[in-house]
Amino acid sequence: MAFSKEKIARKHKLDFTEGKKYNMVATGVPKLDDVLCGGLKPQSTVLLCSQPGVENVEFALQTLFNRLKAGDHGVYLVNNKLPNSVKLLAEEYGWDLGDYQRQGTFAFFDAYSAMLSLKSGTEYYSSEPQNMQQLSEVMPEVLAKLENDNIILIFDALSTLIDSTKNEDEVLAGIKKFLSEVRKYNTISFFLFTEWLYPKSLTNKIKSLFECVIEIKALERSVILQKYFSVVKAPQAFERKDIPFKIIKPGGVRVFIPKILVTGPYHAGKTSFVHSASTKAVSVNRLGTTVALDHGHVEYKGYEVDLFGTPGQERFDPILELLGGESLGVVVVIDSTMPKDFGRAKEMVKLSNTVDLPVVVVANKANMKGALTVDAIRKQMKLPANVPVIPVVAENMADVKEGKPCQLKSEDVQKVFSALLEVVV
Ligand SMILES: Nc1nc2c(ncn2[C@@H]2O[C@H](COP(=O)(O)OP(=O)(O)O)[C@@H](O)[C@H]2O)c(=O)[nH]1
Ligand SMILES: [Mg+2]
Repeated sequence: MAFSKEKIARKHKLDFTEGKKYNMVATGVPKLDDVLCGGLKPQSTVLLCSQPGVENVEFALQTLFNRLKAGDHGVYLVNNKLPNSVKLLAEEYGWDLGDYQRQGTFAFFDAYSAMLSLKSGTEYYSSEPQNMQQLSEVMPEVLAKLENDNIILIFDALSTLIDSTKNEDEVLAGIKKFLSEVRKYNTISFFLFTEWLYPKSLTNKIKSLFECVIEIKALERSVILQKYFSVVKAPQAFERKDIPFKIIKPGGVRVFIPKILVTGPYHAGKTSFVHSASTKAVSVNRLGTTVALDHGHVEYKGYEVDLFGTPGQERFDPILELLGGESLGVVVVIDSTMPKDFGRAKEMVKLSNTVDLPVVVVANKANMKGALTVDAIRKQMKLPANVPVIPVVAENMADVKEGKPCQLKSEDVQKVFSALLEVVV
């Protein structure tokens, strides 16, 4: 989304030409490349730092697979399970590493078998996997064979290495040496790091060794409610923001927006919008057929969004606040031909207690006789310039039936999503 980048750049006074200057390497993880001004800097080192119980390997695997697809090379060092279990995990996400292994552009580095005194089944392995000095000597031989403009190196896991060594200084010196050696080979290194109960001073020292630090966290009460990732350090200009995500199989990392409220006056087209936008949607009919609570799940360009519709009739106003709770953004659907209902639309946003949330206005029925233009709607509703108003029309007028939700034009619905994701994430 080029438009999005420019907007973020203006907002944060970032220089997005930096991306071109450094020839950034795109990770393909949704939104991550945007906040990083295009991607990772060549030859940089990345610490994927996660809170216990929150996954980090998928971020590295997804990048690895995307880079292999783009012609880069890769090596995956693993010290806490057999390489084959990593391969099977990747397969569950739809990332088949086998072809790249056969082509010789990807290899596993087994730093596990030796710890169990087993013979390694892979070509590359270490006899002393806890010894970073030794790894720093062996790994360059692998990288030399894989020689490429970009090699993605995954070190899984730094936490295991720390846990199996007694001396902190030795660990730090070891990481430093390893990074300086592998840097000579056009590598982008990902170190997976789960922040177990290490002394804060150690964690900070580790973070200082890496040019880029991505934190992966969860918001939890008694159960994990929402996970976030954020770049907290990078060599280039970057945007510091929490990006909600979830991990799905197959697919991998997806930006996940658990609740968008869809509200608006009765008969404006809310149900039509939720159903037209969603890959999966249900309408729960209550009290006969007059009221429907619409629920839809949307998959859009690496994003996953759950939509919750409200009824429009005034008799349901008392529950609007309840329905609006925990929303991250609002879609207000209005009927462009019904300016008398615009006030009602604004009232519903107020009643659902979502006034301060990012909002997009869907100007439905935009091609019908008497429909107001976007500018007229903006003026009548007194909407600030930063609130997007997107005209939307029915896909096929012949299918529009009174009292029945209809299919909306998919290009229009996609425009709504682009605008929504701009303002919400
Ligand atoms: N002509 C036209 N009719 C529409 C459009 N969107 C919705 N409708 C019709 O408007 C009526 C109300 O739509 P619905 O989605 O049920 O509205 P809700 O009450 O807000 O959920 C239905 O008869 C739809 O077929 C549109 O873009 N054009
Ligand atoms: Mg409805």
